[in-house]
Amino acid sequence: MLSQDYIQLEEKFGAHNYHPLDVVIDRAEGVWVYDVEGKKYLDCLAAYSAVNQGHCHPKIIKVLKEQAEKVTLTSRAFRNNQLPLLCKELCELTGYETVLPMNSGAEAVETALKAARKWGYKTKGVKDNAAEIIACTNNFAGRTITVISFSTEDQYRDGFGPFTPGFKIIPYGDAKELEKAITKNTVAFIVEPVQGEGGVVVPPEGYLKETYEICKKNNVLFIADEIQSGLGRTGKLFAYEYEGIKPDMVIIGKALSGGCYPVSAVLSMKEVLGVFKPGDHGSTFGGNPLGAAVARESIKVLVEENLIENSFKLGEYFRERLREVQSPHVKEVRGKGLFIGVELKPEAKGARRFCEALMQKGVLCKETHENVIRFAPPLVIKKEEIDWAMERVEEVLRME
Ligand code: IF1
Repeated sequence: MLSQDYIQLEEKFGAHNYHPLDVVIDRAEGVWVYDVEGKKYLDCLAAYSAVNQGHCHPKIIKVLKEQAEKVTLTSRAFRNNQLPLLCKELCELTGYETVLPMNSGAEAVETALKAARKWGYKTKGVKDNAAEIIACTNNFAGRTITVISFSTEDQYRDGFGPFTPGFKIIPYGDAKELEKAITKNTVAFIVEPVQGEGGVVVPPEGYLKETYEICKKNNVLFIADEIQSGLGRTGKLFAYEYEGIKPDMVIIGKALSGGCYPVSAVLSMKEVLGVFKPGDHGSTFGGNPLGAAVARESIKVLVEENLIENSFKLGEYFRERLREVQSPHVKEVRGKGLFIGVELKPEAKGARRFCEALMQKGVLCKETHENVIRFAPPLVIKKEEIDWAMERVEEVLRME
């Protein structure tokens, strides 16, 4: 079967909730993916930062296979011998004390929101059902009804109401707005340290520190959604490290499994996740031994292969190269580490056509927010591979 045949099948039998680039991937290795005709592409999206360790990392795949042959799922009705080690290793790596494993990012976000509400009622003393959580404009945290209840993107909400109450929205990047929005019922502030879907938006320097301090002063939990920005993507283990803060809860997912299996988690000190008692919350697959084993190896690879440092260094290099391009279309090149956005001018007529042209040349990227091209390759990328991509990116950014 050829690419076109697969595309037709998907169009006919699949729901049309996506508009993917028409590349039908058959296999992948490291930063490279191959379509069904055997054409090779450099992956500059890395499955939205889920394959930070590179596609089909041999060590992660080895663990996946070995664990799959031993035991895959026990449910949390019983214990398994992988989850405890994952929890311990995550705590040692991050300095947190408690881990709550889930599967998708959205589930982990929901988990953090539930923990924050419960903490509000049981610890802070907020009146029943009065808890408020503050989120920012332009956020992205998943697709569940509660999560889209605080989205500011019309398309993500249209037709899906009624929504979960209890959220307040403030503009991203302005700490004073947080101070103004907090009431005695505020239990948490949830924020992406760098907004991904929002267009790789880096907030003004000092924003995270200031908002963190405002939270501390008002006994409000600071929740960092590091699902996309975390695990090395921005050149630090967590993007919040750039401002020397320690969020009350950190939400991780995506690269936690190196893209091999859905694994997410919430991290906190004992006090916050400690509000959950047996039966309060859970998931059939959350904490399963297959996912836990894969996650353990994925973090190990991230650290042992110095992928975080590589992201920092090559991110700088990639941005420098992008800034040198003489293009009539580029408005701004921004980002941290290998989390890079190239914002195009309004006259450029959208980023999609540039992504399509790049695909033709063998570089896979995805537009976000109409006019931003996102470059977020696997963190195993080498300088020569960025050079390979840049030859093509230059041509495309210079086109009419
Ligand atoms: C899609 C976007 C990226 C996330 C942050 C939570 C989640 C995500 C900061 C939820 C998920 C994904 C979802 C995926 C595409 C992708 C995406 F363009 F949609 F926004 F990465 F930029 N917090 N982001 O970025 O995690 O439940 O999906 O595991 O929905 O199409 P999830």
